[in-house]
Amino acid sequence: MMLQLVTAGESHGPALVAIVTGLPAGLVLDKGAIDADLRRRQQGYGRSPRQQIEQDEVEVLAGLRHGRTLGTPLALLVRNRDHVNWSWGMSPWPPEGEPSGKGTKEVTLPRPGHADLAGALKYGLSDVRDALERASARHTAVVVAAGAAAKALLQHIGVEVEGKVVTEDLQRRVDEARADRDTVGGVVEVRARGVPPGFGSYASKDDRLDARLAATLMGTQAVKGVEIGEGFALAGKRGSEAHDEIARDERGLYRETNRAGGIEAGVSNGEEVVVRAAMKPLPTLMRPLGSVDLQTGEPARALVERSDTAAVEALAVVAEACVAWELARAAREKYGGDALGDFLAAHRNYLERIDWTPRTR
Ligand code: EPS
Repeated sequence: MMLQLVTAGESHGPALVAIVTGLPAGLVLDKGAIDADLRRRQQGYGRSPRQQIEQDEVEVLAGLRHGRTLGTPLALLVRNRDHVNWSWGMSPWPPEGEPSGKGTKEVTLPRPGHADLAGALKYGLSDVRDALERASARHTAVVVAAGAAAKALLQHIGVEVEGKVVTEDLQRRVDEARADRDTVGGVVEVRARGVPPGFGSYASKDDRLDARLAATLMGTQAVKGVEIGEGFALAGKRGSEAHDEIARDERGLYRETNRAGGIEAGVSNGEEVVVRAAMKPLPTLMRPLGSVDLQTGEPARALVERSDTAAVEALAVVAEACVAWELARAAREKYGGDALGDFLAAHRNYLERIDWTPRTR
């Protein structure tokens, strides 16, 4: 039973939607917990005034009855409150009446670093808005909602996932950048405790847990680098300093160190899973970079729109959701089960066979 996620939605369209398939029947979802993660994603230093307009809240359209999953596709929806200001400009159907509100003028000044130019060329668009709306990081709201469902499943097998910012002095960098009408990026880290050995597989590239974590994080807006464990630093070390020696005590096998970030050969090894993602500075600048007007072909300055100065703290929450999602997916592949109880029984049997209990460092 594969866990799958399909999303849709534009930044200023009516709503974002997610369809989640593959959750077992009988999993209790808590609206309060999902909404709490949605709120965490909206907070953080350096966000734009857009976050005062949005107050994200999940709605469930299918797959849940009285708070329990039915084992059928789960349909989640997060509305864009800002859509009222874009109801003509982002109308899914040909708009009626005179143009009004935002998004009524064609965007022809692509921003370096955003999807604008690549999207316009790829899809043959004259209005760059047709590219930037879906490419927007607004999309991550619904990823966080799906991640919250994944975390609810992982809780049952004792896996806890937590994301945080590791960039030091973020507030000062944001303040300085904002004063200069510029933007900044940063680094986030996600740690997952309690992941048993054996999630993911070396059988094929696509099965590797580290490959999946890298792909999901790299697939998140503005992420330009991912590392697992000591990642890039390992390249400068000798083998004798780079690997995690295997030891045994009365509680079983363990490692003294965790340079591998809990994954060897694409398979979890029972240590904490540690992943980092590097976020580039956001591309919408109040002092715009050079561009070309796609309508006239003349040099011009790129589009200036309301923007965040930084969204690193939001990325920490999104990355947490992405890692939780991939771990839940790996768990579903390993344990199967149509009902939550079947899934949990398979987990218990497996832990008994490998004689493994999680330990905190
Ligand atoms: C984004 C641009 C901004 C951000 C947005 C991502 O949107 P707007 O142009 O409406 O101010 O606020 O992020 C969100 C709306 C969100 O909820 O995270 C972009 O271009 O990626």
